[in-house]
Formats: sequence, structure tokens, C-alpha cells
Amino acid sequence: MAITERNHLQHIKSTHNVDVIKNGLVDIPMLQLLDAQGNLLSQELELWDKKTALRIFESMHYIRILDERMVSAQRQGRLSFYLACTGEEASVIASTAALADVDMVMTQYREQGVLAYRGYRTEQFMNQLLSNALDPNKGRQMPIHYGDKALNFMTVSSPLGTQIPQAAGYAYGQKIAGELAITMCYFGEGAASEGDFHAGLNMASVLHCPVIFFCRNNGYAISTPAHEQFAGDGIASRGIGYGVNTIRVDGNDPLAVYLATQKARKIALTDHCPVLIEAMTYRLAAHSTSDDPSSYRAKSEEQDWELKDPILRMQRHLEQQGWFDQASIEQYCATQKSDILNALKKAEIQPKTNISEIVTDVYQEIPAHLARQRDELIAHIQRHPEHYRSTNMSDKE
Ligand SMILES: Cc1ncc(C[n+]2csc(CCOP(=O)(O)OP(=O)(O)O)c2C)c(N)n1
Repeated sequence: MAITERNHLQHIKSTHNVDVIKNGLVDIPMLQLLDAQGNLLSQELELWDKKTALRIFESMHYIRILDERMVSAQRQGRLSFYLACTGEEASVIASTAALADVDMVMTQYREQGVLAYRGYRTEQFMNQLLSNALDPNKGRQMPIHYGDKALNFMTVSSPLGTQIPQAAGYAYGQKIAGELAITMCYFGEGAASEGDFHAGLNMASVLHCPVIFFCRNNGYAISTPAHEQFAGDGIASRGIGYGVNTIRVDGNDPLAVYLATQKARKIALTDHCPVLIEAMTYRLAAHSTSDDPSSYRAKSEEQDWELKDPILRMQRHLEQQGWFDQASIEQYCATQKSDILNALKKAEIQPKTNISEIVTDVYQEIPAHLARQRDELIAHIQRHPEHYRSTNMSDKE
């Protein structure tokens, strides 16, 4: 192979001033297309169609209801853990709407709206959340660690940021295979402090991978506010540092999120390169059911953001377009509420996966040390069945 000469100083201009480039010199603007009243801020737009807008609106409501019900179910001791998307529905759902179904999606853990938009059924949510034998992962993951091959949705994993280099690699594979598809990778601004973020962006940039890095900047990494996490201009400025095309968008403005993602997808697919989207939003909910935000943020701050509720903004936009129908959305929400409660009850009474399967599906042959531990566990359960009432020991299930 011929070795080409390259000069890494080629594009650099010289200067005679002893100047430091000041932090904050470039202010990255935020794309906003709907004001708080749902008015269009630009007339020169190719708007979405009514069907897409209503599907996004319904999915946003669905996730709000699912989250409310599941947080209550956790409080009632019916599931062990939950993470709500409340306040971030526009960021997650309007961006998904701009993708094609063939696009691979890799998420952090707060993006259940992707699945809902793509048609994941309520009973599938419940089987995963209740860790029963009908969960494709056989109940061996924590709640919210969804995965669905048919919907091109990679299984959620607990360590922050691992999906970022994986998405770069997956997108590289899509490009090499000549697929007309991209990879969408969601994460929070907190996860962008992981080394994996930097490795993933650099790899995607150098290898020209068709991937969208979608950062939900919701202001907090659990209790750490954004200003204590980094001192630069958010996450968007880092994209530019890595040579990645970058868009910052109002994450509570569904139309802006949709059009920004649509554009990013087109760039990723046609130019074979990554795009970083930073969606400025706010986590209205607690970090998880194990968190109490009143210990680290003011109620007044939450109330300010409640006024920017993305579902309300979407509703006002629909009203402006003449697409809003109060009776039909009320009917939709009532049906979803009762379906969720029924599916929860059904999932609760499903048996758990047989304990003999606790270490299957990872290795072709179960390693001796895992087999030994499994046998010890089974023997322990047999000696103390009173501690393991919900464990399925029967081979007949
Ligand atoms: C490698 C790793 N470090 C720490 C954690 C613990 N942890 C879980 S969520 C979280 C905060 C993440 O914040 P962010 O990425 O902004 O997402 P958000 O929860 O705000 O949506 C932390 C530190 C983890 N899961 N993995």
C-alpha cells in the first residue's frame, strides 16, 4: 500500500499576537422553533405532518402515564426500582420520530420513550420491570434494562457511557456493510464525563461513522448540577473539539428536536460522519426511585421548568395547527392507564425464571466455578425456602 504524505500543520494559520483564545469565545446557539405558547418562531419551515405530530403527542402522554404508574408501583413495593423520563419526553420521543425503524438505537436508561414510539407493548414493559420469566432477559437484569432485537434497540447496561463507543463501532459496521441505516446513541450530560464519551466521539469522527450522539443535558447527574460537572460551553463545544458536526437544540421543543434530528440523520447517512446533538432540557422527576431531589435543588427551580413542560408546548402547537382533539386524547390516556394497570397485575403473577437458568446464555458451556455457585445457591434455597418464596424452583414451568 502506498504511504501518503500528510502535513498536520497544513490548515493552521500563523499569528504574531501573543493571544490566548478565550474560553466562551464561541457561543453555541440553541435551536428553538416553538415558543412556550406553541407559536411557530419561523415561517420558513417544512413542518411535520399531522399523523407524525399526533403519534409523538400520544407517545409523550403514554410515557408520562407509564412513569407515574411505575413510580407509584415502586412505592407500593411491587417493583424494586424505576427511572422516569418526566420533563424529557420531547427530547427522547421527537428525536426517535425523526429516525427510520432500521436505525439502531442505544440508550442510557431514561429513554423508554424510544421503545414506546417504536411499538414496544405495555406487557413487554411490565414483564421486564417485574423480572418475570416472560422477560427476554429472563428477569436477570434490574428493572428498566430493556432490550429488543426486533425494534433495533440495544439492551440497556448499567455502567455509564458504555453505549457511546459501542455506537461508534456499530455505525462503522453499518457503513462497511453498505446499510442505509445509522446508529442513534442517547446519554446524559453526566455520562459525557466518562472516558468512553471521548473515545467514542473521537473514534466516530476519525473513522467517519454514521452515528448521532444525542446528549440529554437535563442539568443534573443525580445530585450534581451541570455547573459542578464541567466549566466549558456544555457538551456541544466538545463535539467541535473532536471535529464532529454539532447542533444544540431546545430539548423541550418537540419540533426543534424533530427537525434537528432529521437533519443530523441526513448528514450522518449521506456524508458518513457523526453528528452531536445537545438537547437542553430538565429532569423534572427524581433521578430514580432511590433519589430525593429536595435535598439538592429548590422547589422554585422545578416550578420554573414545569412551566416549560414539553407536553404542554406540544399541545399548544397542536391547538395552533387545529390538530388538537381534547376528547380523543382523554380517551387515549384513560385506555392506556387501565391497560398499564392490567398488564402490571398480569406480570406480577407470572412465575420467575427457573433458578437453574441463572447463569445460562452467557457461555456456550457453563464454567465450573459458576456451576458450583449455582448448585450452592439451589441447595441454600432448598434448605431455607421461607426466604425465597417467589423463586421458581420447579422445572415444569
Ligand atoms: C461508570 C458509572 N459511574 C457511575 C454510575 C452511577 N450513576 C448512575 S446514573 C449517574 C448520573 C448520570 O447522569 P446523566 O448522565 O446526566 O444522566 P441522567 O440520569 O441525568 O439522565 C451516575 C453517576 C454508573 N452507573 N456508572
